[in-house]
Amino acid sequence: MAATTDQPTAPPRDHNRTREDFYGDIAPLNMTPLWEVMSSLITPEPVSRVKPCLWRYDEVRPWLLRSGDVISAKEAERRVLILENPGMPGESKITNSLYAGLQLILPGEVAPSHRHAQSALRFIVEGEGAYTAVDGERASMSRGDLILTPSWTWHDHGNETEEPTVWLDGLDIPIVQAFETSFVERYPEDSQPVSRPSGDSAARFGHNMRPFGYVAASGASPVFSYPYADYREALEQMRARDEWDVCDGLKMEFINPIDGGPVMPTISCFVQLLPKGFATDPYRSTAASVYSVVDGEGEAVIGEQAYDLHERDVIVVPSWVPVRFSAGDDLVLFSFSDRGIQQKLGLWREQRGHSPGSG
Ligand code: GTQ
Repeated sequence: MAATTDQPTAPPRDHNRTREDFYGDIAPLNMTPLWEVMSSLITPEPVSRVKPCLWRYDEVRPWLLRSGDVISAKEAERRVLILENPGMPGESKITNSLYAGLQLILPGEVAPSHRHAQSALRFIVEGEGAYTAVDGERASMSRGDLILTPSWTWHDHGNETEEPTVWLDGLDIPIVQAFETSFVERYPEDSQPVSRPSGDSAARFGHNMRPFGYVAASGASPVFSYPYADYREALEQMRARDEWDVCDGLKMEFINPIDGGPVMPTISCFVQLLPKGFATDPYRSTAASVYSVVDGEGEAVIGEQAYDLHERDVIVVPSWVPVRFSAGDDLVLFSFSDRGIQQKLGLWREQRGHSPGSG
């Protein structure tokens, strides 16, 4: 074996040299001491840069419509105002793992077809009758509908109505960024051809059945449209039994019917109904959550800060910060988070009710 005489060696010990000198000595070797950073890496509780934040729809909407004067959907590819967390300016994140934005599509416009590694949800806040096409099938968009465009599915959006359509986009952009796994492809035409009738995926997968011999091609739900009318009816039917959870009211998860799991591997979606006058106990979990007010009004208290909630507002709750809601009117809240992937990784935790010692 060759001698190691040509390898650089540490200089002889010099007791006058400080720790700082030592750190300088090892820096060129791309090494740094753990003990200087350990307590900020491994914290006793989640430490988040995410700040609670409310986007009031009546404040945001005029600027969103103004974006329609600034650029077309075609030129922009997607005409979206990003809802950027004030704790992380310039990072296009609403939480540390998720992206959100409000997308506008005007009468006659098409947001051209593409597919990407990022998974997306659309939660419709305004308009009726525009569409999102997903892998050859069009889903109609009305207020309160949830539409999925899972990873690597072709999707384009079109508005053949007379009114603007607006929806909340939720994507796992920061997760894909962290893994450095982004790919995108543009379809040769603006609109992909319609190859399946509307309702085709719901017929196959939306009736507690599946095509015989079906083998899932991905971890995402093959049902890509969850209409408001359907889930609101379910909530209204359930409320008759008065089964209010002290933290959640009446809360349901949108699921992938193939495995009962979250609708997409990286994004979990929920809806909850709080009856008029109901106030929840405080609740916190490690899954920072984005809420959209579907119906009604009320209040959210996040940490110490109270926010009035009105229809179509968006609010973000950071990881491990307690939130409680009260309903001034029957309150319906849609929300999404990375809960499912945290659970898969064994990281998810929650705390229901007041924390010990907090009174
Ligand atoms: O509609 O495909 O908000 O690709 C960001 C990226 C929406 C979309 C966004 C996108 C889309």
